[in-house]
Amino acid sequence: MKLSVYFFSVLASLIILSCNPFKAKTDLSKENIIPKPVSITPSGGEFVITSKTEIRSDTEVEVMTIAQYLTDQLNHDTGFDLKLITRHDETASGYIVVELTQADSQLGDEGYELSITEEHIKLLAHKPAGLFRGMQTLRQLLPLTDDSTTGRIESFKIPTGIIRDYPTYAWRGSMLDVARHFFSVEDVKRYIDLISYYKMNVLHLHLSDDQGWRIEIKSWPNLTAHGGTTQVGGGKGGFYTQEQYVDIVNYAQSRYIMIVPEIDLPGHINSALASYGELNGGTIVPVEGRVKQSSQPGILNSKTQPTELYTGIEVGWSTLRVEKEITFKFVDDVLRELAALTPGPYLHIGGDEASVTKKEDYIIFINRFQKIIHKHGKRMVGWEEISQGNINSEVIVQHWSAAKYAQLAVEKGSKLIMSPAKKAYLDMQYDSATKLGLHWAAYIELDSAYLWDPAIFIEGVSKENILGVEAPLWSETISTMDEIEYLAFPRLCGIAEIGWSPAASRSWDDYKLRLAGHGPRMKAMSIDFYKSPLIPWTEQTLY
Ligand code: TNX
Repeated sequence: MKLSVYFFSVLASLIILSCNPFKAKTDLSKENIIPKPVSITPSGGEFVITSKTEIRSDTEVEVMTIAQYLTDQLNHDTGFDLKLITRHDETASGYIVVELTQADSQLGDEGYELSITEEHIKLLAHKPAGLFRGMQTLRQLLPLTDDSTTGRIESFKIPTGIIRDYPTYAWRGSMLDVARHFFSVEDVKRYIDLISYYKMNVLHLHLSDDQGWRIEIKSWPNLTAHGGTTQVGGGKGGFYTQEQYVDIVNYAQSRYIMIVPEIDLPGHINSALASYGELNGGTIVPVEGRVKQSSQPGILNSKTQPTELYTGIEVGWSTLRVEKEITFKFVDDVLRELAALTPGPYLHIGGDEASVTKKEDYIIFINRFQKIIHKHGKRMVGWEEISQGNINSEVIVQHWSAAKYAQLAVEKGSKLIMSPAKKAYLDMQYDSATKLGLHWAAYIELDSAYLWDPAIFIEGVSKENILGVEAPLWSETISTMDEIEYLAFPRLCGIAEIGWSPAASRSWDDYKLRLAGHGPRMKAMSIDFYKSPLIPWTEQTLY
């Protein structure tokens, strides 16, 4: 063969290999898994999923439920009609087995091992949550093409090897503000599905704010009957009945996600003051326009009339009154009902931006909230300002802005959730051209959202002081699921990786390529994500 022909044919085959979506995938370590697993040991072969592949699990209900979810997802993604079986047919050509193992306690509560050979895939974990997390990895290994769901593709190849994986932080969450704009049960469920795909395990729901009260409280029915009837911009608002709320909690549980409910106290409380005049006393009327931490106190209204419902986006102008004993009856009733609906150990009391609450009153509030929550058998979580109270080491403090409050919390023995607004706030705009969102903390492009390490973010705060990370999505400027997705994705994927993957193994250069490779998957899931110019998206993703 002439040298030039030889070069041409090598070049041609390289081009074909790199363009062909059906190329043999034989290196497990090259897969675009988000968050990046702790360890991947490739072995160079392929496991082939066909319409004959069996999915096996033992008969334990929780394991079967996860295996069934995997089966449903694979069927959706391949167009096959794979079956879950609990009786093992040794003649099957290939199988996927989902199993708990007693032997490997190193995997902890959420770790898993995925071992892929040419004959089978074994998903093992010590706890069901670990199986669920590992199942998400397996879903991400399934090659997707534009027609993969049609059932016309006969086989899907998965590279062989072993993945051993477990999380760095115990708390990996997102917050959804359903108060500024109300989101339906269906929207919340989709959000749960999406965050669980990236192995998050907490959904914090911001259930009340000046603009709306979103959770039915049977002992104070006007909170929702009146306080839930509007939202930012004056729409009709809405609320969850207790039944609907329990439905969300159960749905989250089926995705191994804990719901952490927040009632924002003692500020951000106008929707309650508008519903019950007896709670009101000296509320500050908001000034028009957005002034963060309102510098103008406005007009003092000392009458005990209900306030007007509020549909603007000013913050820090409303407060409960410490002098009114009814205030604490109200708080006790609300937290008692909420505790009864909450299987998880935490209740979030907000505590942020209480700019018109006197400092000495604020501290009295936090101390009393702590006692009330303890009485109802829960642990208190609050935004960073609560570290000014006499909080005990059981209390969890959520950092969002001021290093000094995080440091104070650590001095008091509390653990931190890291949600620095400059990095983790999903409502911040990507850049000055972004139409949705705000930018008071920063513009946050994907690199900025990814390039930080919670364990070295604040002086004097180290990994042992940190329970985990959470990406809040405030909803002043968004009111639809598409808008949620546009601000959350793909920044949320990066925050999920910060929470899950070891800091030493993370790199932006590697992440941006994995994210590019992951793009078609987000597209296939109909996620309306931001196509950042920093990511080398493929044509398949863009068009
Ligand atoms: C600050 S951060 C708030 C929220 C706003 C958000 C908008 C925090 C604890 N409070 O009330 O919605 O900024 O970005």
